[in-house]
Amino acid sequence: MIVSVVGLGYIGLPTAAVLASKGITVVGVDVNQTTVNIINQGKIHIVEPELDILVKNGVRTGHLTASIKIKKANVFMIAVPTPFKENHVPDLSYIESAVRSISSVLEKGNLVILESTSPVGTTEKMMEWMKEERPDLTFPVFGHSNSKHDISIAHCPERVLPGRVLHELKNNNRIIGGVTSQCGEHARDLYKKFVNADCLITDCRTAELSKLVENSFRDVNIAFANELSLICDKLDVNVWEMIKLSNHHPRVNILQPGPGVGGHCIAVDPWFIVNSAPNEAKLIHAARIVNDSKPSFIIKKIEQAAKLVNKKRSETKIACFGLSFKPNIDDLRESPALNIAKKINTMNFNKVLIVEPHITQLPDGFNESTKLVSLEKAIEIVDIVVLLVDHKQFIDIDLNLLSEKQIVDSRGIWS
Ligand code: SAJ
Repeated sequence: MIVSVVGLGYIGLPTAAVLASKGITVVGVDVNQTTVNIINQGKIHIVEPELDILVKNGVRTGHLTASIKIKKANVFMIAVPTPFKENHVPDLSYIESAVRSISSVLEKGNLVILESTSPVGTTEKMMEWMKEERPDLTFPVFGHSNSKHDISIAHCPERVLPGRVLHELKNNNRIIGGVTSQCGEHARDLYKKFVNADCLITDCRTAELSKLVENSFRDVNIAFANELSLICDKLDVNVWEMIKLSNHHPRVNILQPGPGVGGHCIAVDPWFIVNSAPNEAKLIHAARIVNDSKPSFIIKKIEQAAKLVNKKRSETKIACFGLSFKPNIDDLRESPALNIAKKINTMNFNKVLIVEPHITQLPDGFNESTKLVSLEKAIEIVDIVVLLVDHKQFIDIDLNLLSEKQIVDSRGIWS
């Protein structure tokens, strides 16, 4: 059996490597030639614990290869990005282009799986694109379990947490949404080869929505915590202490406030629901707005801290601790910390220093005078410390070293 994984990013590459580790022949396909070259050398282009070893082994044993060209296979797994366009409208162009290119090599008996997080209806849309390209093949009919078809189609949304991807790929329960139940069973046969957990079959629309709902659930809960942080600020209550105490109730489990919600999933997926049911998804929409407003609240706190420093703004030095979207990773995508740091960069401080132990170079968008420095160096010279990410290194700091400084602690690790 040959499995073709289309899109070798944060989900596609680990999935390809895990399949290869089970002795399956995997051809990874990506539009980026550099990515393909790196993988074919047995190396990786993203940071994820233990992935390097798995990819190296897969390439060494010949089970894993990468290519920019789609080749014939038994199974095609699509793991390409689904961002949104202006006005939060989902952008399905990466899926469409992957599907149209797969269509040229499709053969009777093939299984096509969409792993990318997608708005409800995308799996059926994908089938329509394949039908347009391949009128010679037959396709399943949604809701008709016994319809005869040449190609099986399913949506199996990825649900892994960055930083724990390899563990969760193998151990999380999977939702398998077939266009028909036969398609679901066909897809389950594949997942059973590497998943040591339940593979739950449903229809593709339910699978699409369940993935969006999982991330919206988290977004709404984080928004609740973030809203509490605004209320507590107004009422002069320590939000972290209050949440800790409330969580002693046996049925209360409040999440943690922060500088906003980042990453490529939780800040994006709820919009797919809002976009398809705008009048109904009121709470989900409100949560997005609360979470997106949190960076400007932190900026307001920085303005207040700057007023408490006994120097002019043009003489004040400030450090941002952390740029990534969550602790102990290097991923800067949709990071509120990064956006806040860039805003600070325009606030006419004498010097802006960035401490981010997980990167070696600042991303674009900073002034030349803004420097990436060590924790020790920043602590030595700055007047204000803005804690944006709760990296382990920052939790372990000796707080006496910060006693003379103004602190804006957006994660509550020192509060
Ligand atoms: N955050 C808070 N407070 C909290 C928890 C998180 O502010 O109490 C923030 C984080 O700092 C971060 C953001 O939320 O900026 C998202 O982080 P996360 O750890 O909640 O989630 P992701 O984006 O890394 O991964 C999520 C996961 N979804 C759920 O937990 C429901 C993962 O299982 C999904 O596979 C992934 O999205 C995805 O790819 O969709």
